Order: sequence, then structure tokens, then C-alpha cells
Amino acid sequence: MKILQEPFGELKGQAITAYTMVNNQGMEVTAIDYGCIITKITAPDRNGTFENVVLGFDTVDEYALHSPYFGAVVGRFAGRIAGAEFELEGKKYLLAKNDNGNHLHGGLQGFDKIVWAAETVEKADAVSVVFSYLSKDGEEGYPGNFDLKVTYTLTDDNELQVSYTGETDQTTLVNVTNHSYFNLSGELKRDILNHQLTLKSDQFLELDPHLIPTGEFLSVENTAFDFRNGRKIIDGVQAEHPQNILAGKGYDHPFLLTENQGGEIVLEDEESGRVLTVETDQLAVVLYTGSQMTGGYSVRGVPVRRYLGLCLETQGLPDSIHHAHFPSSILKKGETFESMTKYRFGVL
Ligand code: FUC
Repeated sequence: MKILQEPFGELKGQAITAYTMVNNQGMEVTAIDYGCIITKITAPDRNGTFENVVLGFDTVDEYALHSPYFGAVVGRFAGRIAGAEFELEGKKYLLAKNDNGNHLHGGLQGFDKIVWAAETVEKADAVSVVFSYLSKDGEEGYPGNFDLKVTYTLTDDNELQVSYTGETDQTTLVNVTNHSYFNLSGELKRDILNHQLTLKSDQFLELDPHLIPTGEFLSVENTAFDFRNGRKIIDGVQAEHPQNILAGKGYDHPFLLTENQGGEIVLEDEESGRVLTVETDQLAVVLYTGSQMTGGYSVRGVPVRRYLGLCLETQGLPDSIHHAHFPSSILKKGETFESMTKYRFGVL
């Protein structure tokens, strides 16, 4: 197994580097130090043909210009915070209103838009790239110096492990995830409408028209949100459920996971035979079916359109700070934030 390093252009005079982890099966994962963005993942289809299964660009300029968080680590707080403000230990904090008067994915210059320090680790059965960043007290309005490490590890079982470890010197909010858009057809040959998803989840969060949680947990029973026995993404696009319609015909919802690290998220593409199994220690996964991707640019020659990829954002609950009954996303001084998600690529 090995890691290749290559220049990936410059952004505002800063050199960007691409790290490609390669395992003995021939699988490759490329990540850049700008936004910890995963630009490419090659995975075998049922005939053993390796093709790229995520949306990404080959130049950093395209990321800076167009990217709806393709492959990036989002934070300090992934998802939305209503009104772009919150109170913590009696103090009010104001954040960027970058989404309909609300705060989204860490603000104007979130973790997806900064250059991280990188280190590589090579072992016999796994290779890793460790990205680190110190988000200063007050950056994007958040309190506390928050030190975060993101480790991408590729194993010889075609598994990509993403782990996060963070510490703060003041009470703050933390919710981080990876925002990869998957498309298992290979090289974006088809959209994701016929991808089959299985989720161990009985409940999802109700959203208001600006995609802010109302505070209600809805049952998946008898809706297109019931993925417990597997269903195609197209079901939610065609569904009359007001929550599917409000998400731009599809899904943009946090699902509460009933199990962790037990095959809780499985995405399949019948035609290529590819299967992605996602396992996490996080309590929820946001399923976003790319309904806001209206286009005007291309991804490696493929015009961007809705449903070209889907995100499986493992994380805590959005806007948790405004809902006392949601599990907290508060991190205090002396505590360590830890999170791990594994993406295993196999075949049917
Ligand atoms: C997802 C969604 C959002 C948004 C963004 C690009 O996480 O929850 O609605 O459009 O990504």
C-alpha cells in the first residue's frame, strides 16, 4: 500500500497538495489539503472494474468557484443553526447568515474552505492522511480555539475510515461530517435515482420550509422515508409527502439511527453491482439527494444536475442548540470530541 503526493494547483498563492492512498486491491482515494476534500474514490464493480464513485473536480479553482461542499469536511457545525445565532453559558454568539437568514455548514469560510496541515502514515495493512487545523476563538463567530484532526485511512479491505478528534479551550459547538456525494454507477454514468438505500432508522426530523428542524421526530412508517427494508431514491422524488416536496422533491433530512457500527447504512447500485456500507458512531445521518444542484457547471465533463449524487452525512442533529430534547452538540474544555465513520466498498 502506498500514498502518492502531487501538486493540485494554488489558491490565493497557497500551494494545494493531493494525496492519493492506494491499496493492494487497486482501490484509490484522493484527498486534498484544501477543505480535506475527497476528490476521487475508485471502487470495483461486479466485474472488478475500478471507477470513480464520488463527485469531484480536478482543479482547486473549480472547488473555490462551484462546489456545493463536494467531498469536503464541513464544520465547525455541519447543518443549519436557526437565525444564525445561539446562546451558550449566558453569552450570545452571532454567526454568518449564509442560508436564508440561517447559518449553514460552518459559515462563509467553514472547514471546507481552508487549507489544512497534512501528514502521512504508512503501515503494512493501512495508509492514512492526517489533516489538522486550529480554528481560532471567534472564527466564523464560534467561541473557543478548536483544534481538529481528521484522519482518512484506506485499508486493504476496500474500506475508507474517517475519524475526527478535537479539543477546545472554551465551551463551543461541534458537529462535523464529510460531505461526499456518492454515485455508484461509476464515472457518473447514471444519476442516483435507481440507487437502493437501506437505513436502520425508525424516525427522521421534520423540517420547516427553510430546512430547519421543527423539533418533531416523525415516524418513517408508511412513508417514502421508510428505508428499513431498502427502497429506491426515486420513491422520495415521486412521493406526495410534504417533507419530500419541501426537500425539493427528494430528501434533505436527518435520520436517527437505531444501530451503530452494524451495517446501518447500505447503498446499492444494481446495474454496476457496487455496494457501499457505511458504519458510524454518530447518532444520525443526513440523506441529501442533491435536489439543489441546479447546474451551470460540469463535473469532469458531466453537466451538473439534480440527483447526480447523494450525501450520507453522519453527524449529530442540526440546530440542536435550540432544541433542549435533542442530544447536545456542546463540547467543553477538557473533553475530547471523537467521531468515526467507515465506508466499505463491496459488490452485490
Ligand atoms: C446538505 C444539505 C443542504 C445543502 C447542502 C449543500 O448538507 O442539508 O440543504 O444544500 O448540503
